[in-house]
Amino acid sequence: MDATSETGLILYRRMQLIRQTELTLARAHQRGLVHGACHTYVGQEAIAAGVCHHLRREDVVFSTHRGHGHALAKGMEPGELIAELFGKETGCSGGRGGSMHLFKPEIGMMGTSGIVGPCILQACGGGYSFKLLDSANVAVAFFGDGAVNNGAFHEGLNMAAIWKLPVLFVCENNQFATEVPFDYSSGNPNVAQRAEQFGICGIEVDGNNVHEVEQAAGRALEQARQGGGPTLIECKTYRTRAHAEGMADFTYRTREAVDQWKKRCPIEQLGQALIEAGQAEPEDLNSHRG
Ligand SMILES: Cc1ncc(C[n+]2csc(CCOP(=O)(O)OP(=O)(O)O)c2C)c(N)n1
Repeated sequence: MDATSETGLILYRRMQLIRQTELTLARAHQRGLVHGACHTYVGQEAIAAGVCHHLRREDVVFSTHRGHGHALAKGMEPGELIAELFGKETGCSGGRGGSMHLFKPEIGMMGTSGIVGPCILQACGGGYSFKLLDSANVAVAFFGDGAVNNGAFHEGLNMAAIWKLPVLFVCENNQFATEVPFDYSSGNPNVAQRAEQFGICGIEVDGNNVHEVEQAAGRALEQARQGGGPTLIECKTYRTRAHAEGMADFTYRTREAVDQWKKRCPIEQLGQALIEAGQAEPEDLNSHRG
C-alpha cells in the first residue's frame, strides 16, 4: 500500500471512530444513560482527524464543550470516553467530570471545557512553556465560531503573535453558536482574515475535506515547531445534529439546510475519493468502520 492510500485509510478510520462513538453516545443519551450534557461532533470529524494526524503524543490539545472528537483523535480510547460520560470510575476523569471535563495529560489531552473561549489562552500558556523549555512541541486550541468575538481570542492571538509562540489556532466555524448565526453576531464573518490584524498567517479551508485540513495543519505545525510562530486556520463546516443531545433543532435552521450538509459528509466524501482513486475497495472501508 502506498503512503497516500495509507494516510487516507488512517484518516477514514479515525473519522469513523469518532462518528460511531458519537452515535453510540447519542443513543445512550436517549436511554438516559449519559449524565450531564452531550454535545456531539457529528459532521465535523475531518477537523480533529486532520489536525491531530500531525500531532505527537507530547503536543497538547485544549478543547471545547464539543470535544469528544478532539479527545479521540489525540489518542483517547473510546471506552475511557464512554465510561466518563456514564459516570464510571474507569472513565478518563474517574467518572467525575463528564463530557466537558475530559482530561488525559499523559497523551496531551489537556481538557474539554464548558466555558467558551479560555482554551485559546490555555494553548498560549502551553506554547509559552514549550518556548521556555526550547522544545519543538506545539499547543493546539480548537474552538468554535462562538469564541471569536470573545476577548480571549484577541488577547490570545496577539500574545502568540508577539512572542511567536508554537500554537495552532483552529476555528471550527459551523456557522452557529447554539442558535445564533455567525453572520448575525459578527461585523466581519471571515475569521481567517482576522489573523492579519495580529500579524500572523490565516488560512480558510473546507472543514469537511479532511485532506485540506490535514495539509494546512501539517504546514502550520511544521512552521510552529521551527520557531516560525502561530497560525490561525478557519475550517468551514456544519454540525448535523442538534447543539446538544435532546435539544430542538429546527427553530433556527431548516431541515433542508441540514440535509444539504449531510450530503457533504466528510467521511462519505473521503470514502468516495479513495474508491475513485483506486486507493481502497468498498470492503476496505467497511473493515475500517470504528
Ligand atoms: C463564556 C461562555 N459564554 C456563553 C456560554 C454558553 N454557551 C455554551 S455553548 C455556546 C455556543 C458556542 O458556540 P461555538 O463556540 O460556535 O461552538 P459550537 O457549539 O458551535 O460547536 C454558548 C454561547 C458558555 N458556555 N461560556
